[in-house]
Amino acid sequence: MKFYIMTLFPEMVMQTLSASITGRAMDRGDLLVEAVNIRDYSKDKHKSVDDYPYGGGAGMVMQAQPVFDCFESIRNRIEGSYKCIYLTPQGRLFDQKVAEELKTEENLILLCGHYEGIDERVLEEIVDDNISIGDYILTGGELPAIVMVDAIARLLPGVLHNQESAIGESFTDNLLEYPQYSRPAVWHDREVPPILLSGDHAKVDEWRYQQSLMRTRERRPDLLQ
Ligand code: 9D3
Repeated sequence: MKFYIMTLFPEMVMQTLSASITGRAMDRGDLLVEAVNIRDYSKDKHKSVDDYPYGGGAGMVMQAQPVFDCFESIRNRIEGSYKCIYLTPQGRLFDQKVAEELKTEENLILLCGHYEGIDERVLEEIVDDNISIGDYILTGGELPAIVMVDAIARLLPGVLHNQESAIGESFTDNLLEYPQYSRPAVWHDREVPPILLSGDHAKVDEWRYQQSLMRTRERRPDLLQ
């Protein structure tokens, strides 16, 4: 899968994704990410990409022309199929199900807005789906795009190492994870739960499942319906 990120802040996107697991996957070629600067498609001598909103109101609106030309330059380079997604507070909510759905795409073009938004006419021409990452206000679509790439990338073949990918996501679906402990066995007078040191794997599994249930009831009762 290849991600194209249309943005006014390409360095922010590339620098963030170049760290950690996604960065290593990019180095190996298991994850392809290209951030494309919308400003490079401005035809203005001052390289401006925004203007005042028709009808008045606060702030500025990103103009249709640079966004469309940026999209066209990407589309012309794509061989197979693609989906263009606009990151917007007015989108459907991103969750694990949506990540699973999108991991099957050959190419994803993620459009990041800034200012008060983007001229609706170009959105009507190029956008296939609208996505929000949650009901809180950010300053732009870059962090949401990074979140989406990270969540989808770890579902792709080769991105995670076997150990990381095999675990979780089984019958404990829809439960929060149980607490983890490592050495030393006593820290600040706190002991590791003795069952975990017993070597009885059936008992350990049962204890972890009970911890997951308790934790979910306490912190995320909505997950239990
Ligand atoms: C006039 C009202 N606006 C500011 C309070 C609307 C507005 C415009 C642009 C609000 C946020 C943004 C920038 N946010 C995104 O582009 C965005 C976003 C988000 O803010 N929260 C969750 N998901 C997303 S996806 C894109």
